[in-house]
Amino acid sequence: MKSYQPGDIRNFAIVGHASSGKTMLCEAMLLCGGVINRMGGIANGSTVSDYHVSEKDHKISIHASLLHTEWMDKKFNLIDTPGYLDFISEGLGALRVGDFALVVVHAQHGVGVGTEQVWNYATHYGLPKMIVLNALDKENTDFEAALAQVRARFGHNVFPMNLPVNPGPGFNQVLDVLRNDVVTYPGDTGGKYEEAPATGNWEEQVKQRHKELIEHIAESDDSLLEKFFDQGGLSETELRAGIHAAVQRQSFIPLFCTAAESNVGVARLMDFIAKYGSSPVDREKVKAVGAGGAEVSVALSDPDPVLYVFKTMSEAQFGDLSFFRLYSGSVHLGKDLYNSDRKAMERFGQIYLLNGKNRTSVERLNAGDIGAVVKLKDTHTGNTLCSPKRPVTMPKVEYPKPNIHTALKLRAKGEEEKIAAGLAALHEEDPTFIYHVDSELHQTVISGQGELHWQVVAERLRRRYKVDFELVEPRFP
Ligand SMILES: Nc1nc2c(ncn2[C@@H]2O[C@H](COP(=O)(O)OP(=O)(O)OP(=O)(O)O)[C@@H](O)[C@H]2O)c(=O)[nH]1
Ligand SMILES: [Mg+2]
Repeated sequence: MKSYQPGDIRNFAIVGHASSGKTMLCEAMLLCGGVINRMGGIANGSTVSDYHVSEKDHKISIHASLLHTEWMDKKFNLIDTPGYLDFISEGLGALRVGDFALVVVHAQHGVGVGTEQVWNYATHYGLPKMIVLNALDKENTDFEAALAQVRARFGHNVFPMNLPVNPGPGFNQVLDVLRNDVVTYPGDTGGKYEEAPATGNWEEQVKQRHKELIEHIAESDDSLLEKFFDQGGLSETELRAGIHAAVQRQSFIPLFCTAAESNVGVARLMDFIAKYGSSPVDREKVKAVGAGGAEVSVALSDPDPVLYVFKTMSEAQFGDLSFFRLYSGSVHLGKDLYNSDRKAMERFGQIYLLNGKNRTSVERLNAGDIGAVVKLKDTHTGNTLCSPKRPVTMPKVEYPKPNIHTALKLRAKGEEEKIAAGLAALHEEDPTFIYHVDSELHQTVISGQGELHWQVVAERLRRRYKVDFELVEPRFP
């Protein structure tokens, strides 16, 4: 893969309520980009993103996955996140390093608690948002009702960039509001599409929506509004130039209709992201804390490297992986960096671009990019690595407090130490659960985000550390 400049990178977190189709949307994007040549599925556990045993077993996402593809000469770094709130920390880490949030809403189920949560977190991080209304191939989907609900929750600046022509089973056509035409996907999951001018009733509808789009974009900027009134409208060039800025300001939140599983609507969504989506350049400077505790800013163009580790994970096949986003400078093999949280030096070994478990080794990464590095000695989720000449610390993610408890009951004596070591290692990867050993009552209590969360922690503990135990109600003194 060629080396990309910050303006040509699109880092985004794919977030949303559980089972809205985020992982399938990623799969469709990877297919469009030519990373895979056949779409995997959730039922048979064959997607690129949900590759962990626990994800295949539960048929849900549990870990954030790093994926990438090229599209229209841009590099897309996608972070697929779990929708279950038990695993919210994964989404938080992804939003922390993304340049925008792609919020997926299931057309039949509408906005859920999980959608609202990730929306609020994205707002907290100041991220622009785009919405995907997915699964429009489901029976009895009502586009207008779904749009009305999304607008009621997230505001009237949500604007549909396309409209479903034939929602329900067999859905494969959308009306493209930007181009005034009908886009037809052949329905073979290949993702390619054909365009034809809208005719009849559809022509009227699309023209009306295109007019509204122009008004919407004009209203988002005073100089555009002036032009709008002077000229009685905006030219196509003015309209297109205004879209990017309006998305950044969030005065305009584009919504796209898709059926991820049949790869309908995805290619045009990718076109939009490539042309108008946020890039690292849109957040040219970010805040950090300098050596003396003073606030400093880290700029994309600073020569000294600064990177934030948003996730660490131990993978059987290649050891400890640290996922990071580079905010300035570049990193290359053999580079020595300073971990300002642990106050220790680290040497960069192999650097990888990931597509789930598939990795490609690269020699260097430039500012704005996202990648993973293996086998750092003492680097954990939330740490900043930087030049020892200019130590800075980036703001960390604040995770929700774990407040649901369970106790471990060992089936055999003498495994306490193995369990403690395992829990310590898993906690480093997932700071949203904690544990403590209660020596008085001879029990180890795990506190997490919910039942599914402990279950997954327990499964990983059993699998990785070969220990045998059951989860029971904790006893209280
Ligand atoms: N009919 C239909 N089914 C879909 C579509 N997208 C996803 N699905 C199905 O919906 C279920 C959930 O899809 P996922 O892609 O796992 O959803 P998710 O949002 O990643 O789920 P979590 O990560 O677990 O929150 C799976 O059974 C998919 O096959 C779609 O566009 N149409
Ligand atoms: Mg998923």
